[in-house]
Amino acid sequence: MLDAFSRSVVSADASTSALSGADINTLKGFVAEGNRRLDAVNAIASNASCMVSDAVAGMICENQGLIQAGGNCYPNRRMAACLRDAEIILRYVTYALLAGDASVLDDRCLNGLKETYAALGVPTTSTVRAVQIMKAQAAAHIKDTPSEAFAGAKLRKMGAIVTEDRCASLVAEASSYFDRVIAALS
Ligand code: PEB
Ligand code: PEB
Repeated sequence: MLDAFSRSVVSADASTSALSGADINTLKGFVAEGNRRLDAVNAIASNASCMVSDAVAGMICENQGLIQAGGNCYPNRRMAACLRDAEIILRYVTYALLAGDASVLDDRCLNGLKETYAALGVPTTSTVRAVQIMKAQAAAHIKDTPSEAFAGAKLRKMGAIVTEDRCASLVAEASSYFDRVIAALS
């Protein structure tokens, strides 16, 4: 498992070169912007149970066969496994976002997941849909702009210090980790 720092070292080592000025500058930026990264991770982690249940509910709303006999969220045991899996995936995305590197997500969550799902008959398109909803939710929570239209009484704003760009680079980075999940399952 790597993070932004160990990744720079491994990359430099692979080309038997010293860390470059550009590498150091990138890491300087990582440190300088560390607090907003922690806020982004916290925005996701502290809303995780709401996000997961909403994403799985949304997936099921759009495909109610999932909770009928023969569907992969039927009976309750499978529904529970599905909620658990969505939470596991979201948790590994938060680890990657904290580390600034996808390796923990790749190695400990996505490695072999597609094969596992194929063996269990877990439908990929539905899983991907739940992940897409979590991607939209995570963007809204990092920007601290979750809407009442989607959350109703459960709306939760973090009251974060709003930067001019609303942490666009962290939204993009988090989105890339969700895209990685989608790519690994597709
Ligand atoms: C991966 N998921 C399931 C299993 C495993 C995983 C290993 C089999 C063992 C078990 O049931 O616990 N476990 C999971 C994971 C890690 C891990 C990501 C990473 C570290 O250790 N069914 C649906 C939805 C989807 C779903 C589309 C989004 O219809 C999930 C949720 N996963 C689902 C279901 C099962 C399962 C197991 C329903 C149970 C399948 C079955 O037993 O028939
Ligand atoms: C499921 N939720 C969101 C989306 C969908 C659902 C389809 C849009 C995803 C996208 O853009 O691709 N929709 C929902 C559902 C049905 C449906 C269950 C069933 C009929 O049609 N916001 C908070 C809470 C947390 C939350 C803490 C409620 O403040 C969730 C749990 N859901 C949330 C967020 C978004 C969302 C989308 C933040 C992002 C969009 C937004 O807030 O504007």
